Amino acid sequence: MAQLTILEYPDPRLRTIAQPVTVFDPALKRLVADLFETMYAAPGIGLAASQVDVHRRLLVADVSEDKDDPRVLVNPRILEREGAQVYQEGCLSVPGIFADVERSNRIVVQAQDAEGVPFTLETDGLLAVCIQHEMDHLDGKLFVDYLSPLKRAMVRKKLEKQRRQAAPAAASA
Ligand code: GNR
Ligand code: NI
Repeated sequence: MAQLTILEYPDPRLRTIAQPVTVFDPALKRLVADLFETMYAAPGIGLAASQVDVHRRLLVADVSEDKDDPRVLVNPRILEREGAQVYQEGCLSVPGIFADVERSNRIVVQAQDAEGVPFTLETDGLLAVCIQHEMDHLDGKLFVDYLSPLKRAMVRKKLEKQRRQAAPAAASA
């Protein structure tokens, strides 16, 4: 197992459209294990392969309190959506930034597990938010894209400042 490096906004690689998973081999299982390790270590409630520069359509999530409800969705597709909810979102690729985003309240998702076996998941609340957030990553989309251009400019500025303060030596070298 290994912890993978998470790409950070505005890295252009986060804009890549992920391709379907077609091969369900041991390498895919290893990737799933590494995604979980990276997500739990961060810590986060979800992680899309896109965020670790693997542009394949899979995501992991665990929104449980006790971190004992791991979910893997390969090639996810939303079949139905209903209602709306607003949640204050964050993203491991946009560290330290939080903003309200409106998404569907209840979704029905079709996906495959790590073995390629199809399943359908009906969910709402935080898991529905998380799955929609992760599926956006697979399409090169970030939650800050839903903010106004002014707010997004503020986000970019705040991230630049955070980075300057995190690595002053590197910045002046
Ligand atoms: O850890 C995460 N928390 C979170 C909170 C509210 C809405 C979405 C998320 S997902 C995020 C992890 C992440 O960046 N996944 O792509
Ligand atoms: Ni994210």
